[in-house]
Amino acid sequence: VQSSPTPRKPTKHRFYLEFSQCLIDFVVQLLPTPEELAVKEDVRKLLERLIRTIEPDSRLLSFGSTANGFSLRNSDMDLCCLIDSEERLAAADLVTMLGDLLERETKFHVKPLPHARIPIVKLSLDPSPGLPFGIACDIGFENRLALENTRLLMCYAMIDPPRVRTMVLFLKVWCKRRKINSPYKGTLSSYGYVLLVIFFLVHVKNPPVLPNLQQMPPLRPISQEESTLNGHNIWFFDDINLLRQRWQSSNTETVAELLVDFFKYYSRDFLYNSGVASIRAGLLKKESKGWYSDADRGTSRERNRLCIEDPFETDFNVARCVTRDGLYTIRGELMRASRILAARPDRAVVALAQLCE
Ligand code: 3AT
Ligand code: MG
Repeated sequence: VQSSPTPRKPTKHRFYLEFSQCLIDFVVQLLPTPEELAVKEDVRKLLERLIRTIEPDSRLLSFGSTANGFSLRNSDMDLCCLIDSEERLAAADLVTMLGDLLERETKFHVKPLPHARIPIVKLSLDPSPGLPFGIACDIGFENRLALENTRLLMCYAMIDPPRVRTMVLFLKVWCKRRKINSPYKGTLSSYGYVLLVIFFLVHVKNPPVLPNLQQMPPLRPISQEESTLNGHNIWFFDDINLLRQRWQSSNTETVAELLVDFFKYYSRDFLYNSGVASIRAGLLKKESKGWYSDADRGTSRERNRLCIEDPFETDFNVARCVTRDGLYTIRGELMRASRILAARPDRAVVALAQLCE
């Protein structure tokens, strides 16, 4: 009797090469089309024109994924309105007035939230033939720190796009498909996942894949005034062309190897109970920030199950929405992904499909 050959596990090397190519092919087809980007830019301009009828000295700028190189097809649009005059309306009043105006003048569904912690206007557009998924957009006001953290992430993306962008985009798809990307339901925002990837590439990988842009020596003396925004130090090395000439990572791992290690690190090694992931300063201790999660610390404990320091607003835990159950689910998913990849199925596409099931 002839037994059928059992499929052999591919060698690590072959698996990583194939899986890297699969990852790259997979994310490329999920990038926004030029048409989608053009429509979004038109929408931004239209909204800016309308806002200027209320605040003539205002500008409407993109931040978040539309502006940092990590956007996928149908990502939402994050817009920030900056007003360049001394006398301006209060954000809540602006939100109400803009809400009324957009309701009158456009086809958007409009939801003004003037009394939210950060007042915003939420807009959406129904799907149409040119825009099969419609548009979702939030307009906030004077959120200059968000513009800066967008620029920081964009710089990190530009240092090594084949590895950094592929990894981040894949993880964004993965966390959406696995339903662990809802801060409102106790899991983590996209922004939080992107920070976890950068932290991993700067501080966990040895040799590092990325330099620490916030700790590099500046090219010229920087005054305190230049580097401070709302009391936060927002300086980072942003001359990426120069950096590319002067800094070269000696880490040669493929994107597949990095991803496998990412899942391994966050499912097994990251110190969830005591650690804070800080891309500015490396792994910190919760105690050193006063971010306790012990049962006896009262109300703050649900906020600090998972701790990710914002790169500029360093007293702010980006993962404060993650609940105990949310973290349990996230860690379960990281372990699942790690298991799938450790099994190295014969065909890399199978692994990828399984991961994002
Ligand atoms: P999507 O493509 O929309 O999924 P994104 O990169 O646009 O991902 P988010 O929509 O989560 O990311 O966030 C957009 C920006 O809003 C990123 C950051 O500038 C700001 N932001 C989001 N969440 C937080 C947070 N928890 N703390 C501080 N800033 C945040
Ligand atoms: Mg967004």
